[in-house]
Amino acid sequence: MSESLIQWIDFPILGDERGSLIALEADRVVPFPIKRVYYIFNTADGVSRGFHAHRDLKQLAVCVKGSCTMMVNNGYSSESAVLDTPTRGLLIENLIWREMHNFSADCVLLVLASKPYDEADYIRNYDDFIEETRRAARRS
Ligand code: T46
Repeated sequence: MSESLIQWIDFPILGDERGSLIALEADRVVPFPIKRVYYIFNTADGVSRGFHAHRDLKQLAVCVKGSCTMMVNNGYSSESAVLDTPTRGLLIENLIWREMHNFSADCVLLVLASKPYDEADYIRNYDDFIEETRRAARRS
């Protein structure tokens, strides 16, 4: 479990004298087929979000404006990363508990997901999450 939990993907910047452009293509820059896109914005002051894990979902989170902090936890350790640039994304794999904190007022957090929305895929209870990580470790 020594690998970093923070997995950044740096995006190629297609820029010219007019400014910058980033293209996020499935299976190229984004390492999964994109089935859903959502974004979080207008987050009220002091609000934190997340507090869950997914059983079978890969996501790439990109702060296209402003900033926020993402805490990721694999059931054994946790790490935090500040998302504050549209030029790279944080890859979040299966069975990772995530919490989002410190949203700036102007934060727009774009998330690309590998599957359609499915509430049954969420683990919203932390003890259940820990139990599922231990079960997964026994299987592997
Ligand atoms: C995640 C973090 C980074 C939908 O109906 N469709 C959707 O695609 C999503 C993402 C949410 N919803 C509904 C479910 C809830 O009634 O929107 C409401 C808010 O969702 P939630 O409380 O899960 O939002 P966050 O910010 O805590 O978590 C979200 C994603 O749900 C989650 O997958 O990894 O952002």
